[in-house]
Amino acid sequence: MAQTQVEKKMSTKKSNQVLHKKNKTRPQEKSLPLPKELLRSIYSLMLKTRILEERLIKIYKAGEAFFWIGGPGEEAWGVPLGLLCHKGQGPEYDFFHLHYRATPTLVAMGMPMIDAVRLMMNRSTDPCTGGRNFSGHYCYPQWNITPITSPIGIQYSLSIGTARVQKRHNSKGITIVSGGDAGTAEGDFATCLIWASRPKQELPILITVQNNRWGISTSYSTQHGEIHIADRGKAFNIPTHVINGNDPIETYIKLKEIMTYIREKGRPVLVEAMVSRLYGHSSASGTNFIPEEDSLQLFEQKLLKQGVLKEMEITEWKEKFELEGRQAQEQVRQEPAPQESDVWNHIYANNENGDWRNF
Ligand SMILES: Cc1ncc(C[n+]2csc(CCOP(=O)(O)OP(=O)(O)O)c2C)c(N)n1
Ligand SMILES: [Mg+2]
Repeated sequence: MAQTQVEKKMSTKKSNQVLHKKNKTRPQEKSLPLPKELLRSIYSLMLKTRILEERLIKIYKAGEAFFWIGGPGEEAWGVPLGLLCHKGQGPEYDFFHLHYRATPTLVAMGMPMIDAVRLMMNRSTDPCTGGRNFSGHYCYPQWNITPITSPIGIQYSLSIGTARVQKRHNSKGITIVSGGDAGTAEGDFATCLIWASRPKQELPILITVQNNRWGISTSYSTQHGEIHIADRGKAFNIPTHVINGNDPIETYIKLKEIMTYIREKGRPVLVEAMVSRLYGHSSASGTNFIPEEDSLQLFEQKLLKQGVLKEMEITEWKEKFELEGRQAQEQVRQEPAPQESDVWNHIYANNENGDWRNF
């Protein structure tokens, strides 16, 4: 299969060239399923995301923010997705309709830590919402990241719009929509399956569900008669996959294959990724660490064992990301909150719906 841009960049690294020249392979690297530099990059982005989210939780616990929700436990899923996308603006690039646990994808796409901190601390400098939405509710028009919304599930029906535009333009971009397991109970999920799979009008859309087996405090086992959520796609003739979203290697390899298929065939695929929820639902449920399977720990152990990472490097990276997060918090403290007068910005200005006082 063709190399992605990330892989191409990494395979030209000097260390690899030297190994190739001497026709030597370090014994522990023989069985690596992905290039060493790519594995290191995936790990460092997962680590950066976790440290960022833990910084956001500290900010909440210190009383410097009102609410936290985010993606610890979804790093192994979200980082490969961010690395594999075609990033840009307009239908030629991939469109994202994500949910509120998408920090790993945004970090992998290049979001600076300070952006997430500005949103978390509701500062007017927040590029996504001007400090007016919850943490994790990102929006980057320049990367086709449509606004993440709090009403769960609605992104599934909205995503049809960008996929239809891409189909009409016969463009190279695909649409990617994500949500949680409980959100698939909303009619929007069925809407998405129906519109994505109409005969001869199939859409280039990657429909994903991150199954953490919880909808706030309601357990998956009490709500689902089907074996896998992905099985619902079969009724619509949509190819389906259930993957271990706690394994970044499996996720990267499968997503790469699936995204290539969607790009080439212009047809939908439904993927269910099994993930963890490591700090509970949100700050509303306490935000303490819950000992579920931790993809970061498992990946770290694997890479250490295979000689891809050294303990010293991990310590250095941790210090670097901790410092970046702490400095971001210190800077954002000095930045202004949104003003009362800004409240009518970015709405249907001068429209009859623009100002409730005119109703
Ligand atoms: C339409 C709607 N109904 C209810 C809620 C309240 N609510 C917020 S998150 C959530 C659970 C979502 O669970 P899931 O879709 O599995 O995503 P997860 O939080 O587990 O990632 C609910 C019911 C909401 N935000 N929107
Ligand atoms: Mg859930």
